[in-house]
Amino acid sequence: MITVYSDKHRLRNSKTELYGGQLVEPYERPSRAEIVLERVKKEKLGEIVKPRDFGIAPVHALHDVGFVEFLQNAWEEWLMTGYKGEAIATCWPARRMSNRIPEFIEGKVGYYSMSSETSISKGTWEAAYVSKDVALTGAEILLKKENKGVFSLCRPPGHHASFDLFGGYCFLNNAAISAQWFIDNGIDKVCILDIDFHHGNGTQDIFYEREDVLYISLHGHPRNAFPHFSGYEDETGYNAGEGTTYNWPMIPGTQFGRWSENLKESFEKIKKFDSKIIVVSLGVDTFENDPISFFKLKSDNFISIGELIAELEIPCHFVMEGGYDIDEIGLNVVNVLQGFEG
Ligand code: OKP
Ligand code: ZN
Repeated sequence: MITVYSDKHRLRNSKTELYGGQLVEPYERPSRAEIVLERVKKEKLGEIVKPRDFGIAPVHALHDVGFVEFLQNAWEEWLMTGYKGEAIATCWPARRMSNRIPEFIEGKVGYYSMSSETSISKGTWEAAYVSKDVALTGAEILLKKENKGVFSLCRPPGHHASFDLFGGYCFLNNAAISAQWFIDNGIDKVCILDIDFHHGNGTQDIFYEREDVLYISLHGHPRNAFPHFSGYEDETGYNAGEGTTYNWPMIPGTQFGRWSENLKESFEKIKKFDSKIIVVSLGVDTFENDPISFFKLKSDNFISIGELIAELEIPCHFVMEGGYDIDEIGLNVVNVLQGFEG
């Protein structure tokens, strides 16, 4: 399987994450991608190719122009305030407040974010820009070379990023951007299968009213898990998109038995939808040792996940999302891909 990778992901190297009331070293750190790449090489998964620049149009296809401009300029504007730390949101347009866009950067950071753990730092925009090119290059390879699977080693991840929101370590929604690219290049329907531990609120939101994109997610129940306000079972789509969103929230301690039952149930929806391509939002934070999640999947289970997805016999674009147990992230990710390849 071809892997798309760029070392420009290292430009996303924030020093601070607000976690449990402390500023800690971010869980979403450069070594994550390095270790996955090492494993891809060690296991000889296949060729490693660099992304090409697809420009800004595929971003504007799904994200708000003002939001994109904000991401581009946020770090410079934050520096100009004289603040000493990284840009962290502290105030939001909450219930019954005004939705006007503020001028001051501190207000804009709140306006354009869904959560405050994700600091904006120098190089964040540049890394997010290349991450979407990694996803788009992977999409292009899958379509043009008629491969059965391609792996886009995206970093930073994307599935929490919405039309005009960043947060949850995400800035641009790589999986969503690649799904839209497939549609703009002759694939009439696309399914996004999100197996990251966290609900992909951004992906769900972007396609919530669309009938051409099926969004399926298995994740920690929002009663207990980030992003806390999205991912309930009764979120099923709206208007034309009614019935093209399916959520399987699961309780703390969930093991592979229950998880895989739900995966197989989701396959019924995927088969019925009958799309020619699946975009897999591939997070391995469902792993038992993940430091910020609460499922109990074991490393071998990730091989089974790949094998099960392969049974669908639909070409898959694997897009890297989360996974924070640095020691085993390479093993777990490559297990899925090798399981898929058989
Ligand atoms: C990004 B991705 C846990 C706090 C969680 C944010 C997690 C973002 C996950 N107590 N904070 O979906 O892997
Ligand atoms: Zn996650």
